[in-house]
Amino acid sequence: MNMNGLFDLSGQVALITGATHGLGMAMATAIGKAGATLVINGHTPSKMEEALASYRAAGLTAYGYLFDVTNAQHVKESIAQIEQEVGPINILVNNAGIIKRIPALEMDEADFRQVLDVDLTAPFIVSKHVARYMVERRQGKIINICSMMSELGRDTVSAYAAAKGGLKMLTRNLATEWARYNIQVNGIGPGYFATEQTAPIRVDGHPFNDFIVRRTPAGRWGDPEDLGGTAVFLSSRASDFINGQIIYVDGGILATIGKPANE
Ligand code: GCO
Ligand code: CA
Repeated sequence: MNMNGLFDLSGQVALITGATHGLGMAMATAIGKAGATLVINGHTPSKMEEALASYRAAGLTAYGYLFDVTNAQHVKESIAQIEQEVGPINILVNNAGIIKRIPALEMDEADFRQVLDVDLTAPFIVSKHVARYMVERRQGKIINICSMMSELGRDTVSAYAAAKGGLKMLTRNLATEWARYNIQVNGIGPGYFATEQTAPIRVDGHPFNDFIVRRTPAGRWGDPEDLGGTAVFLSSRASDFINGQIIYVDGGILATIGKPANE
């Protein structure tokens, strides 16, 4: 697939946070297959080793950097190191995230703050430190991984929804501030995907599993590979005049109110 190089990422360096597993890994793989050199961020050494082995087994060029995305000093140093050791970062995917499923009445503020820290403040920190370099070069792609919860509420995920709703607006705001430097900041909003993160609510016979399948016009959970095309598109020059958009890859969830239980 070349299309005159419109989607070609050869020679580009892409940093993907939280890409040792799950959706981050699927998006990084697609970006790598489009030609980019991958810089994988994670925080668990053993997981990183496994992930790098599997990226390399897939024929991709991948480097691993362990750092805590919520720690500004650590982020700043790691970005400087990546720029020096791997090369100029052209693409940043803010994917690292956590969720806590606790009813709001029972959630204490420390849990709430931790989710905001990882899912909202960290994308700000990492974007800011990467963008400093992108601004100088007048080129960059930043992709924030949003959620259905950027638009919709659901029992037990108040902190996650607050953070992901905030991430949508952070995307629009950074797009506003940085478009003048030829940096495109956009978002991807995955629907319900079959990953480790959703494993507890995806078990067969769990009412949530049936609910999601019924609630999704496409009639299934997303496969992490379903995100690849959008990740490559927003990383490539095919999207050079797209600023501050969230593309929902959700099998139609946000398009519909759903249908009665007996239909
Ligand atoms: C949940 C899910 C969601 C998804 C996803 C939806 O508990 O409702 O885990 O939060 O992971 O973010 O887009
Ligand atoms: Ca994680």
